[in-house]
Amino acid sequence: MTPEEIKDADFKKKNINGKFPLLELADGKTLSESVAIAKYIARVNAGSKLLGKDEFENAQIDQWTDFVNSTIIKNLYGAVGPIFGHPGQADAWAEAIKNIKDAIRVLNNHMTGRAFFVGDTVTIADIAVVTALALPMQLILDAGFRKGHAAISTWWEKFSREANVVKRMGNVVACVKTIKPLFPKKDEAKKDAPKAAAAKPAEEKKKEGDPLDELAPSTFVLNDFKDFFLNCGDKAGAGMKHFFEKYDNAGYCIYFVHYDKVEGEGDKLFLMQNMMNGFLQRIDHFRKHTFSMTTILGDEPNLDIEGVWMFRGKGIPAQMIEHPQFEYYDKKELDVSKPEDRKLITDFWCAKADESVINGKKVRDCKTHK
Ligand SMILES: N[C@@H](CCC(=O)N[C@@H](CS)C(=O)NCC(=O)O)C(=O)O
Repeated sequence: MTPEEIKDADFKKKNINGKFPLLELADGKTLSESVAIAKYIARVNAGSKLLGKDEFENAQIDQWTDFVNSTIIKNLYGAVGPIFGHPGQADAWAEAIKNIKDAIRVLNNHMTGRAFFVGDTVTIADIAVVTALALPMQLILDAGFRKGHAAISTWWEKFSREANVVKRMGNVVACVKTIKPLFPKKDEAKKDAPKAAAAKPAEEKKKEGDPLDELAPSTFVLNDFKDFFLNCGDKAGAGMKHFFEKYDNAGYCIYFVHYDKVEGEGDKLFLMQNMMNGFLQRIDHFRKHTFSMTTILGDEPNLDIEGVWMFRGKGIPAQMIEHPQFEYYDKKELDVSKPEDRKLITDFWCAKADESVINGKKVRDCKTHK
């Protein structure tokens, strides 16, 4: 329908909740609510098995359509809206995603050892679930999550490929990684709502600064180290010696990170370079309290992204936690008192593309974040 037709007064009278789908019969009667429409169509089609083989199966279908509506569909807008650029808040988005994932755990438990949601053939329950999961599968439920929820994921992959489903829903491809929305930074949000910001007490405003700026001074001055190290001709020798002598373990921390790739990733160097560069670009604003070397290692088709990051303070800072891709990295805190960790830090920070070998893997590309 066109926007004009939707606004038409006669149509508005028929469309009691103003939403779609709306079924209009030949005699002019109308019906809204997708599940009610689906059931009606099944009921008037003699011999349809879509409503189950008895009253109990029919009630089980209701159980699943109600469940999906009150969990997944209820949270769908909150979960996918911000991905499409609709206004939203990070906390509310995370809550919507959590609610959807909680519901999927229930579906997964139910589908373990089953081919259909109810009984031994396709019913409206399967149709309701496959369509409810179309957007979450494309945008949210990444390969890692699906791997951990194999029963529902396998069922969805198979059923969504059925010719009759593809005919109506299209060829829906599940995502490899969750598409994360970009929420405005606190400062930008303030710009958009100057009155609200002005009303905040001064003390609260102060809290919004970077807590790393407020830390007790350290004997290890990051900028001095960067100046010395980056200009040092003998990084692995004099450069690292200087670092280990000056490093202040109480004021900083160091992590080894390894990108947890999924099937199909790591096969082409240029794709891994795009991924590494994209990852670093998104943290470009955060240099003041960090230093790192990120590398691409190994051989096609089994390349890896690994690196060693140093941060001011103890623990991974909020700036990294908020990075939309950082959760896909395994992290291990390094201890400069251990020779093997000192070697790892040295290997990464002194890495040279097409020259260095780290843990038996050749370094193909590397980028310093300084
Ligand atoms: N519970 C209803 C939900 C209907 C609904 O929210 N439809 C959306 C499209 S998926 C709509 O028409 N939105 C337009 C609007 O709200 O103006 C159903 O299952 O049919």
